[in-house]
Formats: sequence, structure tokens, C-alpha cells
Amino acid sequence: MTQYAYFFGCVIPNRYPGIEYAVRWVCGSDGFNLDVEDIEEFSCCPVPGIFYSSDKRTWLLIAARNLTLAQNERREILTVCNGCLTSLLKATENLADPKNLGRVNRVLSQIGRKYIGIPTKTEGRRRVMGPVKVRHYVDVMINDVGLETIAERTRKPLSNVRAAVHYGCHYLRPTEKQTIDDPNDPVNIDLIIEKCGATSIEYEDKLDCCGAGGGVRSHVVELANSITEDKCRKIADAGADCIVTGCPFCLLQFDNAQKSFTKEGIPVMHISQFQAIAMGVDPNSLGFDTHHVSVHSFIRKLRGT
Ligand code: 9S8
Ligand code: 9S8
Ligand code: COM
Repeated sequence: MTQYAYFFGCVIPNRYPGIEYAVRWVCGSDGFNLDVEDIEEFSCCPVPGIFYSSDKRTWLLIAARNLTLAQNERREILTVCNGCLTSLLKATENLADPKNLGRVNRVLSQIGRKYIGIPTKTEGRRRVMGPVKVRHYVDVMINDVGLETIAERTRKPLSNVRAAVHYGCHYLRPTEKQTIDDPNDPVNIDLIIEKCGATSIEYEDKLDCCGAGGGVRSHVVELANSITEDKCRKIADAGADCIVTGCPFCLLQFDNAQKSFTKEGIPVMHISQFQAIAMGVDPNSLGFDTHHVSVHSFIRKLRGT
């Protein structure tokens, strides 16, 4: 059985602890019972939109340190965020270049660490090393847990719920590197939603950015919010009860930006929270009180009132 290490990143523990609860429940012994552990020393991945764009060397060094932590435990990294996935995955690609690897390991040696990767096979006496594996929560759900098991464990089918899926850029792009899903026609989150008994609706420009990524939210918040407003209008036109995403940073943007242009807003949740509800977890324990947009309309819909 695959062994994983949780990588929650910064946004979930600091802003949306309900997602952490949902992920731990879904992956834990009441859920799919995966072999997954915490590695306390993990730091920020670091966030690609800020670090990768401004200081590549520091970015690679911090990411490499995180990779060595999983490497030494022989665990695959289970990220719950698109940005963390991209950052750590890109770091493994960069470390395949001996020049980068040498530079990084010279610095890491000062804290007694070394990135070597994980053994994949042996050729004669030689062990062939491969990159530390970095996986997205959605990838693990689809390819390791499987849709059939997801359907079997649905106790409370969310039959009258219409969900609008937002994938987010770092799940889809760069398209030539993407392996989890079809970058031009992604289906994985939609499929999970359907196995939870709900309907995933189509809407215009579904694959567009939420507006926040790449440092846009931090630098030009008005621009970020106007992109989000545009997307939310299209989602509302399609008659969605909620927005479901696999990225906490996109969630943060939808959840925060909506208050700048609407009073009510469309409830936003992480796919793990959606699954937890379908698996029978009480929505009151999923931390929705920390979300800006109230999820009351969604809960009322669930109860059919
Ligand atoms: S860690 Fe620090 S800011 Fe963040 S959530 Fe996802 S990207 Fe990685
Ligand atoms: S945040 Fe998450 S993945 Fe990104 S860059 Fe564009 S979309 Fe929202
Ligand atoms: C988005 C991360 S998930 S970043 O803002 O592009 O770094």
C-alpha cells in the first residue's frame, strides 16, 4: 500500500482548518483508511506565484528541503493545494539537472540534508533513483482510492445539489506537463461529485483562473476580484448551489472576493469537505463558520427545505 505524507501548505491550517479536518477524516480510519502521516517539519512549499517568479534559487532550496523530508521517510507527498503541487513537482524537475542539484545540496549540507530522490529499481549493483513523488489529493482519490470505492462509501447522496467545479490553473497548466487529468477537458473533480450523488453543472469559461494566482491577489486585488466577479456571474447564471475546488487558494479567493461585489454569494468548499458531507460527516464540524460566504443556503438545500 502506498505511503503518503500530508502536505497541507499554509492556507489550510491558517485560514480553513475545516478542510484539514475533512481531508483527515476522508483519508483516515473512518474514511478510506490510507497510510498517511504528518511530517511536522514541512514549511511553505514555497508558494510558486511569489517565490518561483521572483527568486528561483531560494524557491528551489526551500522546496528541496521539503522534498528531503518526504524522501527520508520514503513517503509520497499528498498535497491538498494546486500551488503546492506545482511548486514541489517543478522542484523535482529542476533537481534532475545536476547543476541545480549540486548547488542545492551544497547549501542543504549545512543543515545535514541531501536530496537524492528515491530508489526506483536496481540495475546490477546500481540503484536507479527517481524523483520524490508529489501527488494531488484529487489524483489520489481517483487513481488510488478509485471512483467505485468513493461511490460505495457515499452514505448521504447529495442528490439535489448542483455544484460548479473550479479546477484552477496549477491543476491544469502547464498543459504539456499535466498528467493527472486532461488539461483541456478535465473531469476528475466532476466525477467525484457525481459519485457523491450530486450534479456537476457546466458553465462558461470553467477553466479560467479564479483571479488570485500568480501573485495577482497580493499585488492588484481589484483586478483579481473583477476576474472572480466575472466567473461568479457565469456560475450563478448556470444555477449552481456551490462552488467546489481542489485548491484552497482559489477557495480563499472566491470566498473573500465575493463580499466585494455581492451580499449573498455562492458558498465555496474544497472537494474534501463535499466528500465528507456525502460520507456522513455533520456539516457543522467542517469549519464552515470560518468561511466568509455563509453556507446556510447550501445546508438548507441538503435538508430539502
Ligand atoms: S504553502 Fe505556503 S502559501 Fe501555500 S497553500 Fe498551497 S501554495 Fe504551497
Ligand atoms: S489560485 Fe489555485 S490554482 Fe490558481 S493560478 Fe489561476 S487559479 Fe486560483
Ligand atoms: C496559486 C498559487 S494556488 S500562486 O499564487 O500562483 O502561487
